[in-house]
Amino acid sequence: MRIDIITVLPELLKSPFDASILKRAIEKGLVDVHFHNLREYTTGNYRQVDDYQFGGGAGMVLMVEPIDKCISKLKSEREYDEIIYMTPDGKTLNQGLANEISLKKNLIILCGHYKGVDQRVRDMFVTREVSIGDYVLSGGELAAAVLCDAVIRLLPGVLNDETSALTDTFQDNLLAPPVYTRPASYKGKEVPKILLSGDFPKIERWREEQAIKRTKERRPDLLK
Ligand code: 6GU
Repeated sequence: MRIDIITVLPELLKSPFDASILKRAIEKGLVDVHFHNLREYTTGNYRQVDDYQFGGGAGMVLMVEPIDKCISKLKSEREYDEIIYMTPDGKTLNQGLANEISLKKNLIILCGHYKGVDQRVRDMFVTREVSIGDYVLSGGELAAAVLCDAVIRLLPGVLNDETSALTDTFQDNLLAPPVYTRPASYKGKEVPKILLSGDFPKIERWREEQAIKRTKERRPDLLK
């Protein structure tokens, strides 16, 4: 997979890709991530990327021309499966959407900022609009990092047995069961006996029961 991220704040976005699982995925060549600073696609002395909105009102809007220049350059170099715009009025990200996006080959992710982008960008280029939840962030950068993390960890070869996605919360629409590690007893709090029993079919059944119990208690909406 190749991901090209278009942003006015590349420095806000880079650090999550420089640690842990994402870093390892990049080093292994399983994903190729490129950052494009929108300011480098401006013309004129002021390197202007945004402007006041027509009709008046507070807040700046990212202009269509620099975004057009950047996207057109990328599209002249390769085919893209999706051009994703990060915006709070997009479709809310969930595990199903992350799974779907993880099957794509080349992605462009456009980060909004201020009041967002000129509507014509959305009409002309964007194939999908994604939000990460019902709250407002200062820009799409942190949301783009969240989307990339959720997607990249699903790519074949990124996770090993220790970090397997198969037992994640939300796989099969269930929350994950409780987990424990050493010591078996801590300040009078004991690890459930069954986990120490070595009876793996029984442990598997217990985990399934716990997952269902937890989902019923915390997220009954997932069971519908
Ligand atoms: Cl994708 N962008 C912004 N600015 N705020 C958000 C968001 C995106 N998703 C949730 N809140």
